[in-house]
Amino acid sequence: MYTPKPEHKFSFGLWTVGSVGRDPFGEPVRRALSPVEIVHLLAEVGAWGVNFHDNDLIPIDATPAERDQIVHNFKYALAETGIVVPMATTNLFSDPAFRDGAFTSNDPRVRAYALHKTMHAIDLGVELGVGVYVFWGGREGAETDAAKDPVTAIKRTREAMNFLCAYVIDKGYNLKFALEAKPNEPRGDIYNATTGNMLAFIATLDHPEMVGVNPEVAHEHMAGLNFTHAVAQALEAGKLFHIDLNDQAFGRYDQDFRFGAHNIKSAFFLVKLLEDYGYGGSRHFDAHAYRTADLDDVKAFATGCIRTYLILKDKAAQFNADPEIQALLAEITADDGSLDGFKGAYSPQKAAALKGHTFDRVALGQRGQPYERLDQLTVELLLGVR
Ligand code: GCO
Ligand code: MN
Ligand code: MN
Repeated sequence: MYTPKPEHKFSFGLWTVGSVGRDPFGEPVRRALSPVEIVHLLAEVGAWGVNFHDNDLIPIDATPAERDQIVHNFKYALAETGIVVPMATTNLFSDPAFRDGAFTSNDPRVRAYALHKTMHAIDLGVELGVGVYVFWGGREGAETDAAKDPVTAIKRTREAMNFLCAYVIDKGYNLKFALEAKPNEPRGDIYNATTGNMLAFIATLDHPEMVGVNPEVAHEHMAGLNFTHAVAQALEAGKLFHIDLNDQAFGRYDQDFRFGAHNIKSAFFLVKLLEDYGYGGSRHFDAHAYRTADLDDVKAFATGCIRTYLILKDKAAQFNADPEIQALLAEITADDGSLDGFKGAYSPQKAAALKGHTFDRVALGQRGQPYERLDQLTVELLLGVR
């Protein structure tokens, strides 16, 4: 019943199921799997796609001959399994060269190197068939505002994005960009800290139509925000090009938990939103198995992400078909049509009529709403007793 199918578009990054469990306090606990092994693992758990940073696939110091051999082997594994590559991205955060950021680095040589590296990584992604290219500026921030002018940082980011959009157009690639916000970690503060910031920034670019967002559950939760609302804003603006699903307790370190591991209810409203509005992109799990996991448990982790999504999708369909819930929603949004004349676009006549209308303010304030009943029904549905 909860079997993943290609049309669900479930994808994982090489860095997710491939995580060796290193953390700031501890060394790797699992063997590094090769990209080919990861593709087979993903096929085994029923995923549709695999995504990567350039250096998840090709080590940063690989020779051209090594690169070609790795790409050849990877393509063979993709052909064998039917796994596709919907998204790629650049690692602009691991190498010491990026210790002060990439596009926002204070060193012009680093900024130029970041563009150079990203163009090569875009070429690699396109060679493997990606349609979305993600930008996560993990190091694009600061610990002290004494060191970097935040206005300059925004201008540098814009210059880089404009350059790279023009590169994609020049090459004739069929590629969209998705910007991923995060408030902090690894930097003390990261610029364009939330999905809302990114949406405002995109509107200032030379080619805003090419650029959307890649919101991540954990990142908005780290900022104490409602993720479903962030995604809704992106969806409504036609800017939800990709999504990173995982989970995260508010106020904690960057946890990257299995999707639905922590906040079942917010995960439910998220899945309901994506399904109700027919989101057509990847459902990408950007999460890691617990550090305690062995390889079998890593597979359980990946299967768990997928199953939880599909269970919540089923729950959303139940919610939409539940007569009691739907009757409450109809009651809540009831409209007798008596004020239809005031709806829609502005006209001077409408404004004058609305200003002249007499409202029974006290009556408006006396109306209660059965949101307790509705929410309890939702909780019972999620708890499996409806
Ligand atoms: C993080 C980010 C990354 C990005 C990845 C792809 O918190 O580390 O979520 O996992 O999503 O670099 O851009
Ligand atoms: Mn993250
Ligand atoms: Mn992410």
